[in-house]
This record gives sequence, structure tokens and C-alpha cells, in this order.
Amino acid sequence: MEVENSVIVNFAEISKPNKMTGNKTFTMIKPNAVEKGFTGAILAKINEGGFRIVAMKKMKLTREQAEAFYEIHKERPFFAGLVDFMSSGPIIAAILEKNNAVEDYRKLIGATNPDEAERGTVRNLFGTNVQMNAVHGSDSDENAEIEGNFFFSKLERF
Ligand code: IDP
Ligand code: MG
Repeated sequence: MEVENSVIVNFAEISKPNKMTGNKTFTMIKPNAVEKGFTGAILAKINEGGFRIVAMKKMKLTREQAEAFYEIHKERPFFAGLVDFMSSGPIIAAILEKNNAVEDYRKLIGATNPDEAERGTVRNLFGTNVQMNAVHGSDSDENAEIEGNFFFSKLERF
């Protein structure tokens, strides 16, 4: 009886759609891109890329919030500058949905350094330099979940 139950539970678990690949990612339009008026053009690229907007808001991060968001980079030489920049003006935060969302969004935005980002990618088109590279994109399903939860409650997702 116990064995049968555990089989049923496991089947329900693996039957969840997109469980293996993940269908959500988290993005921010960074202060330089918002300031330059690129928000609409970047949202159009996101739309054309086939992503659905699950949640979105405009806000200004405090220093402490920017430090917490980028905590994994706290030992890196660029950390202090990154925190200053990310708390310097308003950002747009959003949760995006698509099959294979994390990988496909990283492809859409291009390499971290806009000079190395492929032509036509968001960072190539709208980035200023390696720090002010227009957008954030989660690097894994796990981080997409953590980052989305950092910004949005369940009541803000549709
Ligand atoms: P990613 O955003 O492409 O995932 P990460 O290595 O996770 O790149 O770095 C996080 C952010 O830190 C970058 O998006 C960029 O804003 C900034 N950054 C990364 N490398 C440098 C650097 O060498 N100089 C200045 N800023 C950097
Ligand atoms: Mg990263």
C-alpha cells in the first residue's frame, strides 16, 4: 500500500508541465536603459522573442536591496560599482514565461559585455558597457525562482 502511494505521488510530480526545462526567467531593465528611454524597445524585443509577461513593476532599489540581489558577486572587484549603478535610478523588474525560458532569454540578451554580444541582441543594441549592459537575465532555473521571489509576491503574478 505504501509503495503504491509513493508511485502515485512521484508520477504527479514528474507530470507537471515543463518541470525539467523550466519555463520562467527573471529580468531587470537596468537604470541606464530606463534612463535612456529604451524600456519600450526592450519590452518589444521580449515580446517578439515569444516571452509572456507574468509580473512586472518599476521601482528604485535601495543600496541594501541591490547588495542582497547581487550577493553571489560580493567578492568580485566590480561588486561596489555594480551596487552603486543598480541603485542609481529606477529599474523595471519582470518575470517572463516561455519554454526553455532561462536559456532562450540569455540568447536574446547576448553576452555580458555589449561589445561581445551578438548583433541584434538586447545588450548589443541597448547596452553602454560591461557594467551598464541594459538588462539582467537569470542564469539558471533555481536562480530565476529565487530572483522572481525577491521582487514579486503571488498576488502580483498572472
Ligand atoms: P550576467 O549579467 O551576464 O549574468 P554576471 O557575471 O552575472 O553577468 O555579472 C552580473 C553583472 O555584473 C553584469 O550583468 C554586469 O552588470 C556586472 N559586471 C559583470 N562583469 C563586470 C566587469 O568586469 N566590470 C563591471 N561590471 C561587471
Ligand atoms: Mg549573472
